Amino acid sequence: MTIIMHDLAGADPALRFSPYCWRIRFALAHKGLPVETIPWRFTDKAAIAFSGQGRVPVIRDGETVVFDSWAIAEYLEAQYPTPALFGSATAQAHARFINAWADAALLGGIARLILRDIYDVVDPVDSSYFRQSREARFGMTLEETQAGRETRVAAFRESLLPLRVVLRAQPWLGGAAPSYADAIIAGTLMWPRCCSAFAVLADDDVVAVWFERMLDQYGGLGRQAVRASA
Ligand SMILES: N[C@@H](CCC(=O)N[C@@H](CS)C(=O)NCC(=O)O)C(=O)O
Repeated sequence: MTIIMHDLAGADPALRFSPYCWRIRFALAHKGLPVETIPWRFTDKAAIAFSGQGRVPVIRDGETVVFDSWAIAEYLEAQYPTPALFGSATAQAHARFINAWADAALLGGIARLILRDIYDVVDPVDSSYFRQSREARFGMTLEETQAGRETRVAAFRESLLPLRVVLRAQPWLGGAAPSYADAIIAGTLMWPRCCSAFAVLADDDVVAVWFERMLDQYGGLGRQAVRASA
C-alpha cells in the first residue's frame, strides 16, 4: 500500500522545502517504498489534526499515523527492515546523535543564511504566520537574520568540519553505502537548495561533492526537486 505523506509546500505546490520532510523522502526512497505526497501549508493545521499535532512530516501507512521525522524513520525501519536505514541498534543510536546535531546546530546555522529567502517562497496564506513566528523565534526581523551572510557563511562552513573529516575518510556517512545519517544531512541541505539561490556550501568542499552524489541517489530524487531559484 502506498504511504501518504503530508509535505510542506510553497506558493508553488511543487516546491517542497521542508528539511524534515526531505529526510523522510530520502528514507522512503532508500527502502523503495512508494509514497504519495500531499502538499501542506504551515497554517493548515486542520489538515493534519488527525495526527494530534501541527507539524510535518506526518505519514499515514494504512491505519497507522506517525509524525516526527525521527519517529517515522524508526517506524519505517521496524516495519520494513530491508534495505536497512540504520543497520544495527548501535548504528541507530549513533544516527540519533546525527539527527540531534542536525536539529540543534545545522538547521539554525542554515536558517541564519536563508530565512528571508524562505519568506519569498512560502504560500501567501502562510506569509504573515511565517514572519511572525520566525521573528519571535529568532528575536529579530527576517531581514536581520540573514544580513551579512556573505561574510558569515565562512563560519557556517567551518562548522561543518566534523562532516568533512568523516567524508574524507569514507564515501557516505553510513560508510560504504548511504544510511539514514546521509538522509538526515542531505535532507537538511535540500532546504537551502530548494528555497534560496545563496550557496551555503563551497563547490570544492567534500561535503558539497558528497551532497551532489546524494542528489543522484534514488533515481535522482534530490536533483529533480523543484527549486525556487532555478
Ligand atoms: N521534530 C520534527 C520537526 C518538524 C517541523 O518542525 N516541521 C516544520 C516544517 S519544516 C513544521 O511543520 N512547522 C510548522 C510550523 O512552524 O507551524 C521532525 O523531525 O519532524
